[in-house]
Amino acid sequence: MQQVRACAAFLLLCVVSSSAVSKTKQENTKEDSKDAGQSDLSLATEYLEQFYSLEDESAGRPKRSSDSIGTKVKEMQRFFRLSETGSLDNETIEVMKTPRCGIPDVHNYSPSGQQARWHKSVISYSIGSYTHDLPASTVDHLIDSALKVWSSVSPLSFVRSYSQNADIRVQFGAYAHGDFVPFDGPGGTLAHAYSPGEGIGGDTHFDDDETWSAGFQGFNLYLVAAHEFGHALGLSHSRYEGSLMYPTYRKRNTAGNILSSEDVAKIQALYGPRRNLLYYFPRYDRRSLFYPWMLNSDVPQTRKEKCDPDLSFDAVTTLGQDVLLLKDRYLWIRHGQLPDIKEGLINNFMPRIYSNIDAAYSLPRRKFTYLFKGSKYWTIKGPQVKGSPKSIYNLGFSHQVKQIDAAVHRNEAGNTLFFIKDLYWSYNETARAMEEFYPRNITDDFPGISTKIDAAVEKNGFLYFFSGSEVCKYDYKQKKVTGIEKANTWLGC
Ligand code: TQI
Ligand code: CA
Ligand code: ZN
Repeated sequence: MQQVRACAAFLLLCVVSSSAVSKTKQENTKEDSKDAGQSDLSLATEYLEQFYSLEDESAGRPKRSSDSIGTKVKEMQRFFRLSETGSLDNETIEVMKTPRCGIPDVHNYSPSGQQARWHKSVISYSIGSYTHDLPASTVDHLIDSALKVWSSVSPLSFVRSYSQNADIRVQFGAYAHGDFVPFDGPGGTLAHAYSPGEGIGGDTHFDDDETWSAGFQGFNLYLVAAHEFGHALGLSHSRYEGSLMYPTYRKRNTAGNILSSEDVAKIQALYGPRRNLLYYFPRYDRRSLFYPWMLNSDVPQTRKEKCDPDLSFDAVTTLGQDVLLLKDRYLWIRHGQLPDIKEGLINNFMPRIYSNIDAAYSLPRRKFTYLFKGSKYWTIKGPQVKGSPKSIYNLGFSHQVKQIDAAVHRNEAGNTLFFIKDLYWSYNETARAMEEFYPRNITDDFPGISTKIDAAVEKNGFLYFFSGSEVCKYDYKQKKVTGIEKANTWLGC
């Protein structure tokens, strides 16, 4: 009875961590061999370490004072609405002995790093059984999408496995389904997930007595799975209503971003931000050796040689010390003057963006990069794509403009030039408005520059116009071309 109350009242339902299951057994044997006082203290210490981030002495900190235990005991007593005596009285020990959820009650930002997390970035998952509510391919897709929610904001990636020992084993089951925590029929518990760890750690089970859907009927599998995977990655519940990890189910729009900034901050506190995978990529031709799961993906096995003298670019932009060059589905990043150039598929760095970008520019002060394709543009900060694409007509372009050939931000002047066929427009980034009297003729204002501009970029005070395999270096003040080079020299060729 006590047991049920402890879990149900505060946590809706009990998620048992792998360590909590094995611990109950351990505790019993301890109880038999040692005197009660000693065993209560070690039980309490272990309990507070696990659930209240009581720091472990072994971490080389000053010896823990009885005072800090007292504080943690009080914190725990407050949570369970016991009288806040700060001492290990019978009532408190009773609650501690009650088998319970492996997720800490208060918060998990423990500086001693005792919160469970995966100590690797590639995590395998398997789907061991399905629900009859949805076609198997839909379940596959929803599970994959729910994992992508987390991999798009962290350095984690998820690889489907068909073996028995995947890290995250997804299953549907009803009532007793092979662990110590049976489901409860329709309603009540929807699903549970084990915190990261060996064996059952990470495993995620869905109650097949619920009605699962890909829409608004019953429970949306994508939403519930994304929430559960949060737990399987080590996240606890959130106190913010807008968070995916908030412990109540809300029918919400699943089309866009379902994470709150707090969800993102929490996963990044555990695993760090999404890295620029590029920097970690071996050369593309050896990729399949290192990343065998990429064999089935749509990585082209051959790519135009980067030192091809005919190489041209779709878009080029500088961001800080980096130069980003885009062509078809490829992205190259050159860091400063370093000869080492990183390369990869655009999509590896920028989720949801695949190929044939028309133009790009960056605002160094805000560290934003904008990518244009047709009449849409994306905002990118670091390796993250912000929100959904926006319409270029919001920037003030007339509806005759269907796509942009090139864009360049002029750092000192603070305006951005957009080149479209033989005209160019000037956008004031401070006023966030198109400047008056534009568009103007490119040939009038940029003598010597052809009107077939592929890409434009500003570097060291010069403008560079890419056109086919050639690049014109242009001095804006003198209004003249001061040099011509091959486009591939930008890749160090
Ligand atoms: N299942 C609970 C959940 O995952 C299991 C649980 C209860 C839990 N208390 C916990 C897990 C404390 C970790 C820590 O939250 S549930 C929702 C939501 C459930 C609930 O079946 O109640 C979702 C599963 F958030 F909508 F309420 C998924 Cl999305
Ligand atoms: Ca249920
Ligand atoms: Zn939850």
